[in-house]
This record gives sequence, structure tokens and C-alpha cells, in this order.
Amino acid sequence: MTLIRIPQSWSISENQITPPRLYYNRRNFIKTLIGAGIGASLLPLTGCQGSTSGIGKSASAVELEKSINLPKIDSLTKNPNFQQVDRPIVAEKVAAQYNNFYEFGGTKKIWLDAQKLPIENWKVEVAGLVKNPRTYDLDDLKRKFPPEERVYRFRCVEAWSMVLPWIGFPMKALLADVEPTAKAKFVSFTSFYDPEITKGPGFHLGSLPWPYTEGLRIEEMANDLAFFATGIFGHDLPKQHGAPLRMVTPWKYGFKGAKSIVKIEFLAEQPATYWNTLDPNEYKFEANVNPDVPHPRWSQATEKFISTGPGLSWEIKETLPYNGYGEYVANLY
Ligand SMILES: Nc1nc2c(c(=O)[nH]1)N[C@H]1C(S)=C(S)[C@@H](COP(=O)(O)O)O[C@H]1N2
Ligand SMILES: [Mo]
Repeated sequence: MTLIRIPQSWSISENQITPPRLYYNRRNFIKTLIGAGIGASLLPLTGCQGSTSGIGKSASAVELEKSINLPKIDSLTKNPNFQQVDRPIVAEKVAAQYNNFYEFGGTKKIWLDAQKLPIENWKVEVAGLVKNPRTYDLDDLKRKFPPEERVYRFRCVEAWSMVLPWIGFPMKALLADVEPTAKAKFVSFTSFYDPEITKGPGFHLGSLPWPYTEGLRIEEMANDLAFFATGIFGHDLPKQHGAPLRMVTPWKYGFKGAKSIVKIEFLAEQPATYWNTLDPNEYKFEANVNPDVPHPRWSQATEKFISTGPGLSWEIKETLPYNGYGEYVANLY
């Protein structure tokens, strides 16, 4: 087993701390952009590769504290079925700086840029093939669906992983409230998008399939594991994790977990999704964690498990089928 310990996260270079999506995918993004005939817009994209991280600088340290210093969630139940994971929970401040949120950019400074997300008076519209279409505000959601904590493994398609203590409610509770009709076979989730606010370098280009969308089959949404997070680490969800409401599907690769959801739509047909539209060979709609199916450009057999500790450190671990959740979901496939 390889164990890499890096005591001070701010002493390492951007290449080491950028989850591999960006540099693994650089060629691919460039290809996509050129394919779309907007090669001249490459500068902002490649320009972000070398920018320095905000981690550890003192002004940023204050901002980081602010971003996670959020109201505690009272009357929280710890779901006893989802407390035990054979790996330690990541340090909160590591998780709060190690994000993907491409609307806000492609570097590891996203956590800071994401503070621009406006979450006041948030509304989530539920539409499509349901008996009770409706628009919830956050108070509705919190009142209707009492918060519980679930400790889940999290595995990004670029082969890093963590354990996170989410707070929220099971997706099946929402299903019971809105009652999909018999025609509903799929569901699509749309993230907040406003090109005036979500100005990620190179990523606000009109040719990319914004807004970020994801999708599930209805049976997947009804599975016990499928979860909506409104909090993490005992408090409300920080913006960089997708406040105020994001999806958590721990048996699937992390990109399935759309952040900052504004719309949920029930459909008869499989919806288009962000990464699958960008590159269907590399990002499948189903996207179940599977160590035996390599990504076209790297193996999925192992992962960099980001362990506890104040700095960034990781161990190489074997990746498990369905990310270890086969007993819950294998019957769906
Ligand atoms: N709207 C939106 N949702 C998103 C993403 C994104 O770029 N935009 N990135 C995805 C990817 S690739 C991952 S790994 C996770 C990261 O979640 P975290 O930053 O809370 O760890 O969010 C997912 N959800
Ligand atoms: Mo990811």
C-alpha cells in the first residue's frame, strides 16, 4: 500500500492538488472546444491550469472558515444503517477545498469562487410526469423531510475518494410527496446556472451544455441509498458542496451528484446529461462505480483515498464494485 503524507497542503503545487479531472481532461476539453469551432476561446481555459490555489493563504483561510461556519442542524437523527464505513471521515476543511463545481471554474480555487452562488429564497421546481407538481422552498423541504445524517463513501470518476457525513433526506421521500405517474421512467436534475454569476474560466462558453444536468432511472431514485443533501458535517451545506440542495448517489461516480438543484423533472425518456453530452464514451449515463471497467484513459481498479488529517494526504485503496454498496443496488442492474 502506498501512503503519501503531505503535512501542509499549501506547500504543494497545483498539479498535485487538482483532482485529475482537469489535467486528465484537458486534451478532451480542448478537442471539444475546437470541435465546436471556438478554438480562439481556448486561452481562458488553458489559462486556468497554472493559477495558484487559494489554500492556506491567510485571507483565504478566513474565507474558508466563513464558508463552513454555517447554522448547525438541530434535531438531527443519525441514520444507524449508514454510520459505519470501514474508512475514516475526511477532515472538513480538506473536503471544503477539494471540490468540482465547473460553473465556477476549473482550479482548486473553486471553493472560493463558489461563494458567489446566491442561495437566498431558493426554490426547487418539481415538474413533468407527477400527480403533484409543485415548487418547494427550503423551509418546505426541511419541514416535510426531517434531516438525517448518513456517512457515505464518495468516489470521483477521476479515481479519488473520501468519506463524507451528509445530512438530508432520502429521495424516495420526495417521490412519495410528488407521486410520479406510471409514465415516468426517468428523472432529470438541473443545477443553478446564471452566466453572469457562474463565470468559470472557459466554462461559461455557450457551446458547453450548461446548465449542469444529471439524471436517474425512477427505480434508482427510489433506492434506499439515493439521497438529497442539505447539510454536511452537522451544519447547512456550504456553497462549494452545492448548497442548498444537491444529489448524493454513493454507488455512482461523483459527477452524478448534481449540485445546487433548481429543477427536478419526471420524464418518459432518458434525459441528456452534462458530462454524457460532452463525451458519451467517457461518462456513461449509468456511471456505476466499477473497478473492472476502466475509464478509456485510466484504470478504475484503485483510488486515491483522501484520509483524515489537517493537510491533504491519501492512500491507494482498491475500488469496490458499486463503491461498496452492492447489497443495496446490485438488484437494479
Ligand atoms: N452543478 C455541478 N454539480 C457537480 C459538479 C459540477 O461541476 N457542477 N461536479 C461533479 C463532480 S465531477 C464531483 S466529483 C462532485 C464533487 O462534489 P464535492 O465538491 O462536494 O466533493 O460534484 C459533482 N456535481
Ligand atoms: Mo468527479
